[in-house]
Amino acid sequence: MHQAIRIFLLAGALVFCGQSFAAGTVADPSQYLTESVSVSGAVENTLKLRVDDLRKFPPQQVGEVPLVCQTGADVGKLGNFNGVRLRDILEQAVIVSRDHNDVKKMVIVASASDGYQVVFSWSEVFNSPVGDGVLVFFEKDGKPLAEDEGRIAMISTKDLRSGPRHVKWLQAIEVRKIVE
Ligand SMILES: Nc1nc2c(c(=O)[nH]1)N[C@H]1C(S)=C(S)[C@@H](COP(=O)(O)O)O[C@H]1N2
Ligand SMILES: [Mo]
Repeated sequence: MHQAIRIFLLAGALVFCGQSFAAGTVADPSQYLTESVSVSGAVENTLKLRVDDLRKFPPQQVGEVPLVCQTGADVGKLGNFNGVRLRDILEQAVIVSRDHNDVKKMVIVASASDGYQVVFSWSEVFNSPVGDGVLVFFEKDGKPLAEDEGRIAMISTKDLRSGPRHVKWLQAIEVRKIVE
């Protein structure tokens, strides 16, 4: 093959890959769909919540959240969705706390079906204004979440850069005490 053509094709492939990375595009997102989220770890009641179970918590409606990547890049927005507070879910699960100071050593790990994971601290969720905006959501424009993030997802609406803790395809919530 002519050297110039080879370089041209290589450059094209690199641009294509770069774009799919930047946009976080997944070839077949349907493989990641989640129909329920488990709540486990340091809790008295292990839960497995489907969308119908999530609807039983106090509803939180959100108009619009700009999505900003960790890099600062604008990655769109999340609009007109319904969810429930992570705090309300954890109150039903009841965090195991033997000592008055146990909860302050705990984190909540949120995991998605593609292996993506983020953490929250107990203090953030239960004792800061950020916690008011940490939502597990399941409905957008009155419809179930589409394959690109559904059927259950999560977002911390008050984060400065909201992309990282917009967890698509949420599968598990685990409470862990990380220091003794
Ligand atoms: N499950 C899952 N959720 C995720 C990610 C991921 O890789 N997997 N990437 C996060 C990051 S860093 C950003 S900026 C946004 C990107 O959203 P987009 O794929 O819609 O562009 O999703 C977030 N949620
Ligand atoms: Mo990101």
